Amino acid sequence: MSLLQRILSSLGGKDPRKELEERELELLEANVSLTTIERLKESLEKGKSLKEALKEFLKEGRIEGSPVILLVGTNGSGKTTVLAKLSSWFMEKGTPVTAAAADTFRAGSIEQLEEWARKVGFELVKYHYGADPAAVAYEAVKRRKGAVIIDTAGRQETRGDLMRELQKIKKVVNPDLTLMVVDATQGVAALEQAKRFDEKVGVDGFIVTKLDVDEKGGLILSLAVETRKPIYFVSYGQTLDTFSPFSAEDYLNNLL
Ligand SMILES: Nc1nc2c(ncn2[C@@H]2O[C@H](COP(=O)(O)OP(=O)(O)O)[C@@H](O)[C@H]2O)c(=O)[nH]1
Ligand SMILES: [Mg+2]
Repeated sequence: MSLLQRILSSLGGKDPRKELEERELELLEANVSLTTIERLKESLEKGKSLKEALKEFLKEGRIEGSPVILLVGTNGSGKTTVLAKLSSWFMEKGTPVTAAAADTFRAGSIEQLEEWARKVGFELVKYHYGADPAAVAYEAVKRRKGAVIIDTAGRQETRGDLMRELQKIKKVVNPDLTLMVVDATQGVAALEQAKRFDEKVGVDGFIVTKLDVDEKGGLILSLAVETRKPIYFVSYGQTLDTFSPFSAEDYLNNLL
């Protein structure tokens, strides 16, 4: 049970607005940001139930057809693992996937994708370490047979040069979707990172990972409220099957 679940399940329900206010510190601890708490209180003031108030913020991102998807995010957030899981998801629906090993920076990243490509069966376009990531991504789009998923090196949102590199990839391949992979255990730091990535590169939505090891539970809600962007998928483990399209209903049923 996450901290947020514990807090919400112990609310008496008589005056939820007041209760939220009284338990603000605990909510912050559960990765529910201050802005998020304020917005929830406003909704409750308008007479909405807590479930309705939560639900109006949670948007489900849905993928149609065979898009070109650019995965971005900080180091270790789970981008490469998500690429494998998302490929498997597409392929189960009969859509072939061409992946681009555009993380040409981190040692071992290309081998990690080669291993996933063998397991999952997607086509992998790779160059060599130090190659221009935009060139790898471009090649994958050129050779595509279905969907394209582009892995990128992790980067801090404060590194201007690395953010410009993402802008370049985006300009060269013009992806249908830029999805940021966010580690739920990073808490409020992830929220700030998400805002910066969106400002600098433009993000269409999120894939939230490591929910299996997240003890707090509130990051999805805070991301949804503060960015107003949809959550596309959730990841909750290291195997291919621990990955699903985000369901607001499931998230809420789990919480309340
Ligand atoms: N527990 C857990 N671990 C994950 C999840 N997603 C990724 N990981 C692990 O997090 C680490 C970093 O993942 P990776 O995909 O290499 O991150 P990247 O640097 O963003 O490409 C690896 O050890 C993954 O197995 C998840 O949903 N749950
Ligand atoms: Mg990676």
